[in-house]
Amino acid sequence: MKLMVIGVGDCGCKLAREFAELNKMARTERHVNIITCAYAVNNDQALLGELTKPGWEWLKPVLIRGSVELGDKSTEAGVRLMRQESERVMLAMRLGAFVNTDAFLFVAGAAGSLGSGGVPVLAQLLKERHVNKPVYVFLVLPFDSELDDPQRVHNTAICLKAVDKIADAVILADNRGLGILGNIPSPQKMGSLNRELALPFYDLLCAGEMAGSKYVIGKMLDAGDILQTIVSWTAIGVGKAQLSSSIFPWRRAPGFEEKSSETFRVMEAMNMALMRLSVDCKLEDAGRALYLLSAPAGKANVDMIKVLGNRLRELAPNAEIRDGSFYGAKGFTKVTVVISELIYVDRIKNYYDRAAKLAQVVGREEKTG
Ligand SMILES: Nc1nc2c(ncn2[C@@H]2O[C@H](COP(=O)(O)OP(=O)(O)O)[C@@H](O)[C@H]2O)c(=O)[nH]1
Ligand SMILES: [Mg+2]
Repeated sequence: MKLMVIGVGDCGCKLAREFAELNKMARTERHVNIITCAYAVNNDQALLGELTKPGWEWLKPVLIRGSVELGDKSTEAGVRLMRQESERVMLAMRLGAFVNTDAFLFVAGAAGSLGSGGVPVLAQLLKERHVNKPVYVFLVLPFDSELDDPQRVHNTAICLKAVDKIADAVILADNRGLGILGNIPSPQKMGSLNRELALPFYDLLCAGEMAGSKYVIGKMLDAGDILQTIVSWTAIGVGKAQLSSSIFPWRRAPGFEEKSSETFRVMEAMNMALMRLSVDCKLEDAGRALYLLSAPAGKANVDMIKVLGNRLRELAPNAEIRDGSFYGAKGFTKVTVVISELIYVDRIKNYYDRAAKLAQVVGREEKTG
């Protein structure tokens, strides 16, 4: 599956860069393209300069200039700025790349201003002009340390509401869940955090592009499967497990014990993927789901796929489940899961509640003040 990635605002642009890196990796490791084009849309020229170097073709900078009230960090300010600049952004996108694009993926941090307000504006425009292609949003929820900032809570709630209305699906990523306590991480840590956020998309996008039966184990997972799975609120995760190297290298067919221990490891990889979902959710709230196994050549069998399927059906009994598997890993096995069409996400409800409470407080203060 090929995405056009459009990062908006600082967080969005830095993540768009990670998607561009994924495409570079896909081309060198697997000789496929998974991104038709990646854009970094920002009014911060210095950041765009850092992220995109001349000659580094993978990520294209789109500098926007419109004026915005100094210091206004609200989503509403981002909306106003993007409304002034949206035509410039649309013009900057290479129309030629649209043809090969299966879906659009906007990326932004929900708590900021430009990405938070700008993504809904651009997503709406793309939906109007390219009616037949799905528009997805990959939205990063704030760090715990940002929860006391009323502006950020407000922005997050407004952005969640807006993208829910416009996008075909919103894949949530929670900064909170990424093992960083307390303060906002250092730029270095943020870099590895961003890599971690983009990585679950790697196998998912590659699988269908690696045409040819030599890669397929059971069933191919292609763009159609993904398009039919990703709807509404969505979480994504990936887990990895080392496969035992055979203790008897001369024995071609693995024995029963060896086979079952490898199936066990594949299960472990799926458990890990579920534990590391990009946002906390209950699997029974999912209407759709997907799992994808990637394994080293010759190291997987149809039993493994069945076992994974049975387990996921048990955990997500209300979901329509799709699957796929391919030989795409070396030395280890990876399971990617997508949990979608979630009818309830606690984190979202939390932001709505917090934002409503803060609005009440502000209202009361305004009355008495
Ligand atoms: N994971 C991650 N989150 C970020 C990064 N930069 C900012 N954020 C988060 O995104 C939110 C939005 O900030 P930012 O992107 O700077 O706002 P904008 O430039 O106005 O769109 C922040 O509150 C952080 O929670 C980043 O590089 N990685
Ligand atoms: Mg910014």
